[in-house]
Amino acid sequence: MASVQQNLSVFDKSNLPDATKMRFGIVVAEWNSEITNALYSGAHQTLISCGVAENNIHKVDVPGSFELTAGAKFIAGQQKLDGVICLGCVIQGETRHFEFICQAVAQGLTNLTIMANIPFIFGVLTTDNQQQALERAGGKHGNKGVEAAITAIKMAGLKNQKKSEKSIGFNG
Ligand code: DLZ
Repeated sequence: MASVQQNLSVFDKSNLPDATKMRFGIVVAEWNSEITNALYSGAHQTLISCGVAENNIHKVDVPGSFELTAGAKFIAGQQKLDGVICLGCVIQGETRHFEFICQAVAQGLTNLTIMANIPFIFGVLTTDNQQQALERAGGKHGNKGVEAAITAIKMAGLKNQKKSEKSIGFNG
């Protein structure tokens, strides 16, 4: 059966929460920088086009995807943010590095989201080769940086909306 490929980079701004007062961090891994710079452009342009002010976007670079979690924690500690978008690209090599990095970042960002109570978005490409990564960084499968930015706005909106609702026991 043929698989259905979705390009999720196409979005409808009218369905998004108001982002004009939101503040975001963007953490970018330097490994595979051709790809991660394209992801960053997609994320940054998307935030701006959704009304986020330029001075409410705080970028930090980290050496590799493994460092995304620590970079995200640093920036969240330094700035008052509604969310942090983490962008990286891990390409399968001959060793098991790939598995360790992907697993560590996914788990690290999940833990941060739960602990800090703001969304830390997993904008990390995990591909078999560079071609697959290029196709997802502004190629035929869209730009996953765009999708990460949209996810951040949606999750930040969800958090803000829930602030006004009665808590069932969790604070934040
Ligand atoms: C070491 C390494 C390797 C082999 N591959 C990648 C990769 O494909 N993508 C990426 O973002 N980072 C890679 N790294 C670097 C690690 O993320 C990390 O920076 C180092 O292991 C140092 O902690």
